[in-house]
Amino acid sequence: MSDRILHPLFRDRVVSAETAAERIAPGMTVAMSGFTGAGYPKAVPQALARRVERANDAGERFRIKVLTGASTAPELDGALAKVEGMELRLPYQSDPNVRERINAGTLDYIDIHLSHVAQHTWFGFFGDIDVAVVEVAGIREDGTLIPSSSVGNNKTWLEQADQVILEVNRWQPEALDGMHDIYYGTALPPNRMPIPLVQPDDHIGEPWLRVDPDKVIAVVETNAPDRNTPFSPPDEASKQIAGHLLDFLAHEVKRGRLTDKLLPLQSGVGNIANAVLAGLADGGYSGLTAYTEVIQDGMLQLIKDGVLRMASATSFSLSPAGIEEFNAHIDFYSKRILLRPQEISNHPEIIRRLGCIAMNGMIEADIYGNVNSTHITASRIMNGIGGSGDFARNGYLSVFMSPSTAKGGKVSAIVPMVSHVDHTEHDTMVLVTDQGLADLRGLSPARRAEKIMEKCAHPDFKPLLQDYFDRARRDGPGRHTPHLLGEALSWHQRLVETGDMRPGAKG
Ligand code: 0RQ
Repeated sequence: MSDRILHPLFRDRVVSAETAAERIAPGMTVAMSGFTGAGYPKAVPQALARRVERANDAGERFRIKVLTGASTAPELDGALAKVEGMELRLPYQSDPNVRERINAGTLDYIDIHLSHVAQHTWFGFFGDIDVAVVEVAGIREDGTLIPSSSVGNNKTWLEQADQVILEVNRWQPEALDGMHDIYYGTALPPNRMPIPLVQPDDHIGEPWLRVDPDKVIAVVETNAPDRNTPFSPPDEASKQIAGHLLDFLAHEVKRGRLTDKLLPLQSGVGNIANAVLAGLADGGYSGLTAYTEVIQDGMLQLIKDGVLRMASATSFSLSPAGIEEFNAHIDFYSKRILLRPQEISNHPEIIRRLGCIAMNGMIEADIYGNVNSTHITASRIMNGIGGSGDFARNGYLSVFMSPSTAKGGKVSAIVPMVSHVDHTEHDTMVLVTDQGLADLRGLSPARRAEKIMEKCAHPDFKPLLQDYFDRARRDGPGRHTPHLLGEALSWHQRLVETGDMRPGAKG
């Protein structure tokens, strides 16, 4: 029996993943742990997928609704999607099998701000939560739970679910104990009070999750790694984007709008975000903070180098090399990293109070600064809005970044009108591509268009955009945000028809 389960009552409930999965019935709403490939249950979802497969073979329909913190991994999203085991999924996902089914129309997907998930659950917007399946690093003598490599919505799942299945994962380092700050002070309107967090390193809660032992119907022991996707080294475009952004931050410091400690950084995930973080290391900064969602390799390096004095997030998302580094120096990192529930890491009140610098990826922006983070040609979802909206709308600065072209130069990331809007022109302060950086603060729509075309558009598309804008200003129905409606969307229609946005291209 595992020394990770110290409470006798929980020891008595240890069963196999198969037995635990038997407790989940078709049609149930199942809330699972997991955020950006960390801290998700590894055994029960796979056992459940095998059950679904058996049901499929017998000609029975077995589908559940799945709520998580954010994206998970092949063992959860992948396994359940492959057997068509989900009828509804929310929020952020990034699994190719899930994406395929959402876009085929066989899996309903609700894409919502990550900060909204917990409160919408409390408000009852998603109905009852039948079962929570939550990975933890251990169960203490008093029955409280040591959270694992992500916190996500686990506090809410454990409180709101009728029944709880715990996975105790021995692979998660014991030294995670103490790195979490679980805030139990949230209330529902009209009884809400200010959240007492005024610095990124404030502890406002407790290190452990609470659970009512009577609700725990099964405990499953596992010893399995998180997703740990390897990072590719930053490519040329990412380095250029990072360079423009770092020049901009230096300029802001020179102008006195930021100090050399900047403000708490929020960084999205992926290649560009990693390149920006790597660039910060060479920028001469020290003693910065991060108030963000995800700790990725680049942040570990910044903490190691003293560029970051601490980072607050809700999850890790490390590569195998990052995990090795973290485990080798866990005592060092554990004093400098705090993981919180995502309703706190992404809380608009706190992001506004701290004045976060929000830096996120995008799929495309239009010449007026509306940003699409989620859809290809209006209809096909890529991942989801994640926390980008929580931070963009409420941060001190909101930056969106992308290479200026996609698909080998066939597609422009700057278009006359985005095919889907996630962040409006009112939420976008800075746009960056490999071509340059457009500072949109204090500019009217027409001035923004000039700046975005000049600084961000790829030379292959710049004359086309300029021509569109000039004609829209001349012939369009209004001069405030000039558009030629049919033509604006024809850019996306060309992409649908030929796989190429350039006029006259044959794909
Ligand atoms: O597709 O792999 O099939 O070629 O979109 O694009 O360039 O690899 O960029 O991995 O940084 O993702 C916005 C999706 C960017 C991400 C997005 C195609 C491109 C490729 C991916 P292929 P890249 P990235 C913190 C904050 C929303 C959530 C968020 C994201 C694929 O940043 O999900 O910010 N953001 N969360 O080819 C057609 C275009 C395209 C295009 C890119 N204009 N047209 N295809 N692609 N631009 C994290 C969390 O919230 C958890």
